[in-house]
Amino acid sequence: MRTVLTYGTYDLIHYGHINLLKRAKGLGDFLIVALSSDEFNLLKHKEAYHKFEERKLILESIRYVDLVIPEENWDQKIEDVKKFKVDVFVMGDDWEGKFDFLKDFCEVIYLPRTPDISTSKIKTDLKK
Ligand code: C2G
Repeated sequence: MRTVLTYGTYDLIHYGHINLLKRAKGLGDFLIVALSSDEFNLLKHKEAYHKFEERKLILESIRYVDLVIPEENWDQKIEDVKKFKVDVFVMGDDWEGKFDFLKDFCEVIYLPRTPDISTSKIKTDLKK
């Protein structure tokens, strides 16, 4: 079984997120999403509209997602890769190169972001 792992806030889920999750699942058999906690979002200078439990409920309902775990800090990735015997670590290419240290433990793949959509764009557009 090939296990895939990815991280994110996944607030106000949109088709860019779904495209990422769909492609990530296509790289293996079991997709784990490490979902940023509300506290970690503060460290990322992000304020999610939905709280962690709500974002987790939504993610768990997506057919491509097999397990949701909490992301609580920047430093848990190696431990997560080992703990869940991850074969492939995947992120959108806005993170290109940032997690190459994981190449010692698993495959690292950066997938092209979906253009013209983001949670912040949604928030901005709704204010118009
Ligand atoms: N994404 C994408 N296309 C978009 C928007 C997002 O492919 N139009 C991808 C991002 O590249 C990321 C995932 O969807 O891989 C989740 O995006 P965010 O929730 O914005 O995640 P982020 O805040 O970048 O968290 O430790 C890593 C961080 O937790 C990543």
